[in-house]
Amino acid sequence: MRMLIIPAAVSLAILTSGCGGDNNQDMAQPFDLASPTSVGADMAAAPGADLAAAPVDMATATAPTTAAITVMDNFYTPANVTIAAGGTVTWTFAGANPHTVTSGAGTPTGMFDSGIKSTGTFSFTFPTAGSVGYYCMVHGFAVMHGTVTVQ
Ligand SMILES: [Cu+2]
Repeated sequence: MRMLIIPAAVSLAILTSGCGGDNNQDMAQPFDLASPTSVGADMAAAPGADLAAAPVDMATATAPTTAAITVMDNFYTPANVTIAAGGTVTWTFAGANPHTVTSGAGTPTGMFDSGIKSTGTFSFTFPTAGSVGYYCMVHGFAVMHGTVTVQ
């Protein structure tokens, strides 16, 4: 039994010293992991720059000067749009049945009225800021209506 233990201890000592040497060399390499300081700098700069820039773009964003609405059978899509003051909204009649685009919320305000149409387009330019409702006189406000928000 001792004859087996001693050689094993010797071989363990050799392996241990060998591993110790390898470990020392490996321990020197982790300095490469310390150099990723530059990577850390990049990661810190990129997100900060992107997040700072995006809100600026949002703040300077302005409403579009045009908007398009499709008049379908018994609904407008999109029903609600936002445009800049002086902008123009164009409704395109694409349903099989006739409809109107009339300012108001059940009672015509007289601001605009497309008349009864089933094809073609109707456009109106909104000169001042505000919220303008419109609806279909054929099917009624409860069935077909939308809002143009002018900024
Ligand atoms: Cu209608």
